Amino acid sequence: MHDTDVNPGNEYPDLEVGHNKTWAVGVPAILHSMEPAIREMGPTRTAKLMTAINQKDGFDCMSCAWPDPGDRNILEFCENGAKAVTWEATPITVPTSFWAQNSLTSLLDKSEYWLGMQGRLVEPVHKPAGADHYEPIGWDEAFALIAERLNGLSSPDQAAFYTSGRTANETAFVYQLFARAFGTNNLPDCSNMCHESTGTALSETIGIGKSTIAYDDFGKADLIIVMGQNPGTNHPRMLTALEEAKRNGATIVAVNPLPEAGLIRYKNPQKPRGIIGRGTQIADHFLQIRSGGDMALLQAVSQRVLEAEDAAPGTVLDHEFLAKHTLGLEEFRAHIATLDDFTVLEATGLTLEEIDLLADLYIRSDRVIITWAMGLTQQKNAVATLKELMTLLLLRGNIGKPGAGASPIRGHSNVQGDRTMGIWEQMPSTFLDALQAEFGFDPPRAHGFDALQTLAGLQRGDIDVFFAMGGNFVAAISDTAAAEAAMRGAGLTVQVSTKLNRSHVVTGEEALILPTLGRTEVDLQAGGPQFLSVEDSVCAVHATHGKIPPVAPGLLSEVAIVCRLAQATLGDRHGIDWAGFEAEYDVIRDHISRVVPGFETFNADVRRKGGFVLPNGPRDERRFDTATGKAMITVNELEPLERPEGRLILQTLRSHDQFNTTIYSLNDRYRGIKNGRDVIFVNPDDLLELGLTDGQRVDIHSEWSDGVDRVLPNYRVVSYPTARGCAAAYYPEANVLVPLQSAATGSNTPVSKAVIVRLEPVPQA
Ligand SMILES: Nc1nc2c(c(=O)[nH]1)N[C@H]1C(S)=C(S)[C@@H](COP(=O)(O)OP(=O)(O)OC[C@H]3O[C@@H](n4cnc5c(=O)[nH]c(N)nc54)[C@H](O)[C@@H]3O)O[C@H]1N2
Ligand SMILES: Nc1nc2c(c(=O)[nH]1)N[C@H]1C(S)=C(S)[C@@H](COP(=O)(O)OP(=O)(O)OC[C@H]3O[C@@H](n4cnc5c(=O)[nH]c(N)nc54)[C@H](O)[C@@H]3O)O[C@H]1N2
Ligand SMILES: [Mo]
Repeated sequence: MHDTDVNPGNEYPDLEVGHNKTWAVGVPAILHSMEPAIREMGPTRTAKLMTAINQKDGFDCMSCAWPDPGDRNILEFCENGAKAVTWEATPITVPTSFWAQNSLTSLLDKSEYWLGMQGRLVEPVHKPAGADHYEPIGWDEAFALIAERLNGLSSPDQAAFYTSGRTANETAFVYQLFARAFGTNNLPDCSNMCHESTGTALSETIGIGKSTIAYDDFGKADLIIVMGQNPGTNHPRMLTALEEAKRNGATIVAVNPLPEAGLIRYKNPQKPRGIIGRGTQIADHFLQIRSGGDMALLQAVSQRVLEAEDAAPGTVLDHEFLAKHTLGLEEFRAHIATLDDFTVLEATGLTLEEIDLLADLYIRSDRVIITWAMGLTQQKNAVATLKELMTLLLLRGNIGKPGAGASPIRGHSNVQGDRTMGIWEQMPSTFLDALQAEFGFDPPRAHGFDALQTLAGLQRGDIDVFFAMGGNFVAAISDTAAAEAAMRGAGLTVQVSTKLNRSHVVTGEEALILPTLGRTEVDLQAGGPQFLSVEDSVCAVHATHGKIPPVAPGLLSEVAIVCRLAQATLGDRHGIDWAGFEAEYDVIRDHISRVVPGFETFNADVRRKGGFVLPNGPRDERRFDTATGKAMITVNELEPLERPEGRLILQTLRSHDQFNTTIYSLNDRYRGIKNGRDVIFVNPDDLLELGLTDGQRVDIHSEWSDGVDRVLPNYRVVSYPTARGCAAAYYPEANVLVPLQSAATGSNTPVSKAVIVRLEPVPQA
């Protein structure tokens, strides 16, 4: 890694653009994965870490929420997991002198990449009001300071408690308990920007906002449709499951504006054949859809399913399932009959043959899984799209049977568990009642703020204290300039973090950074070494044990930080035994077992090898806990995304070498990009039409009805085989372009995948 120190949006002097790759993983990947670790940590520490990732007595990889198979390889991790582990387990630490040497003003010019490279945070630091530097502060003093601010608020709702999805179950539980005991439901989390649309759509249609499949179902499916997801980069171990499914005869269809490497061809590094051979062709069919066109595609396929049923009554729909378990079929049938091919072709950019092919495959397959990620959830019509996805599955009873179901693939390794533990601004009354019964206080009942609402609250001056359990809120949320201005209006901002990022530099009047143990590290408390637990994308809960000694003495665990802050803030109020929680996490798990359904014998279950799987109504017994007790087939109005003349639809996505706002390197190997991130991928025919050429520099302007000119200056145009009319640039830099007001209907998730942009050539010097 070289030491380029660049601003987001500025030119990378060494940028190289090559060809995009059509295969993923294989030998280069496994070599790439070991190299940074060995260089930074030495071979012994590396071996200890790499053989503990995702093992039954090891720690859970923090790179994604992909589940672990029952039969694990010795090396059950991927290249990007190795990068995440190395990034956290680096022995490099931020020295005390750093804080005096670097003013906040000077740090504003540093990139995320540079900030992350400074190493692990090892001492609490405080920025007093008016100061331009952080300075070291003692833990007790830090907690007293936050407590005083919190207790001085005129209402608990003037505080917001953000969570990023790496937070483990036990931490999340005590954290939400503290927020609610303090008196607020303001619990925004990264899920609000991620799979919130999934939670909203699935809760309304099937009564649970989670996947309805088990890990083994992949191997039993006839057809797997992968929509709006780039597994080769973001869930690489999923390729192993897809490969196995193919071996068992499954057909795989990828629906994406980009021909992502992992979806095209895959070389499995764990198999000799993968190392020497050409690898497996993963996707049998690739439907290169236009951004935002999925709803039209799903409706069109459902329409064809109903037409096939009309042509051969009794042979296509799963009548028994529909009659017994669903409501709304007739209304849907009437509505979908009006859908016309012209609208569908316009919205999807696909051909009739492609749509018919998918419909035909769907009708001929008895067991169908649809997986999806951000390409579907971060859209204006995301909730409606996902309801249509559920309808398509329901029509042929593809739910609650082997090899079939809905499979949202989560992002952060415990984002799903955090929600299960109560991190949500609108937890249902059943949960709040259970909390009340267990702890004897009356939790607030009014809904709190989600991520975008928190930002609006900051803008209005209604939120004065912003506390973050991990993450990088100002960089992750949309509309960077507006977000940063809003954050500066807070009275106090607190970040519990492992490494430096933009959110430490853009602060409220007064600010604190509280460093914490990472997941790889041994967590020793009064009651002995502690472990934590996480829930993966298929609702399996298992333990995660830190393996290496903490990077520095004096670091507190996240649980300890919450418990000490709670004691400092609440004292004896409500009589909760915070000190007991910190000493022995089993005590926390005992409380969880009485509050959260499915965890009744938590302490025993979590100690079983491989953990346990949470109950799931649709998956286990075709039980749908919706308002009607049935799975809901819904009617959704199609409103295709309009692309004004001369404009492109920009999606903001991840490179191969980043984890969300954390940048591991400036390369994006599969897309042929080296040493830079200031690139915009555009279809060659669009370039021709716009009078632009590959290699040219452009300013990217986003267009929104508020008339604000949001610009990402001086980007290099890369001619790339994306769908016509659709462009792509990297997140988080491109968040500058996403208007704050642009949010998904029903879930309030920022529309990060469809920004209307105009490219203006930069005059040549
Ligand atoms: N290495 C690594 N792993 C990660 C992460 C990471 O940053 N790095 N992040 C984690 C997190 S929090 C998450 S949420 C996941 C994210 O995992 P992904 O959702 O795979 O991440 P993105 O890079 O946002 O990719 C979105 C994909 O959707 C496609 N897409 C965009 N618009 C559309 C559309 O309109 N229709 C369709 N069908 N497709 C579309 C894009 O071309 C791209 O392939 O990964 C998790 N795992
Ligand atoms: N434009 C655009 N915006 C997006 C997206 C997009 O696709 N496009 N994706 C959205 C999605 S899917 C998500 S999930 C969000 C992500 O939003 P966040 O979860 O807020 O962001 P991350 O980059 O994952 O957070 C990284 C920081 O977490 C801290 N950290 C790492 N490990 C630990 C730990 O163990 N404990 C603690 N306390 N801190 C730790 C480090 O300081 C690190 O800098 O961004 C969203 N924003
Ligand atoms: Mo995410």
